[in-house]
Amino acid sequence: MPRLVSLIGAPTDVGAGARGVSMGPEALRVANLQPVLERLGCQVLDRGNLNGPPNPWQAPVDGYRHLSEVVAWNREVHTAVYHELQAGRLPILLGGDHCLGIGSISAVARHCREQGKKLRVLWLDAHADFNTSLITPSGNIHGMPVACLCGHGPAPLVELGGHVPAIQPSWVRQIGIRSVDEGEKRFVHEMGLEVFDMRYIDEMGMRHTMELALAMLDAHTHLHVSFDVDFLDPDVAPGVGTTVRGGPTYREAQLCMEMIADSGRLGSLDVMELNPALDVRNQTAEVAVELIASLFGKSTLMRRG
Ligand code: NNH
Ligand code: MN
Ligand code: MN
Ligand code: MN
Repeated sequence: MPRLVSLIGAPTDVGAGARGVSMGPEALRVANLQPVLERLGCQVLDRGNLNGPPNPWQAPVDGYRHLSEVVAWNREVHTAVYHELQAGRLPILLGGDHCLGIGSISAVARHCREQGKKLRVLWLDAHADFNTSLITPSGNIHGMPVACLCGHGPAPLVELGGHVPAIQPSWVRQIGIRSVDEGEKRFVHEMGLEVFDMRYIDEMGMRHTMELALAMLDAHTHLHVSFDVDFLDPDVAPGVGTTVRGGPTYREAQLCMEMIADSGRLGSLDVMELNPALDVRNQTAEVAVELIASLFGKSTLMRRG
């Protein structure tokens, strides 16, 4: 049976500190995401773009920039992602900034709760995205989604999926992390998040990292991948708002995606923070599409197993 996949565009940058990730969904389409997935045997529906409020481009208020707009966009995302999952389809959220991970993952968590499934979240990112209004250096909510999902954040975001907290820290594995703010560091430690930072990947290699990150999945596990494109080294992915040197190389990222594909448990995906305004000839979108192809089972020779 072909894999049923739905593309959902969320063209907004309300949660970010730089403008431009609102153009991410179109850049991924231009980079042929749909035909690439179809060649891999997926049946793909492009649901088009969600609608939400424009970016008012204002300063943070009480530690949050654009909170009401972020809530409105996340409600749209939650509804759309939940709908695809209930229809038995695999949603791919095309961001948009990473604050939308709240809507997406709260929908996945709700679906899993109802289906009696275990949820595992792989957070591929240069950043931990575990800030709160009290510790954020920026007020940008794209630096807060993991904390919100774990129950730490403003009520309308924390309660978005109807169950608080939406997820447990122990369900999350963060990979590629290399930029964590001071207060955020303490909070990550306090909450016991499992973080495979770049130091770990340097020392142990991507293969060992992914073996651990993917350990103990079973037939009842739904694997959600939240792929912040700034996970990648800026040499291969310059088109993101918040580049951080020293990320995974193209080959390391390919191995990461191939090993996730081999797990056979991928159930939903976010592709976030792609910023065409900072890109050169859409190369970052093209790299992202190549990596998504590996995530959906493209391999150089025949698939193993
Ligand atoms: N940690 C910083 C902040 O909270 C940057 C977050 N930016 C991201 N996260 N792109 O993935 O403002
Ligand atoms: Mn399902
Ligand atoms: Mn992020
Ligand atoms: Mn990031």
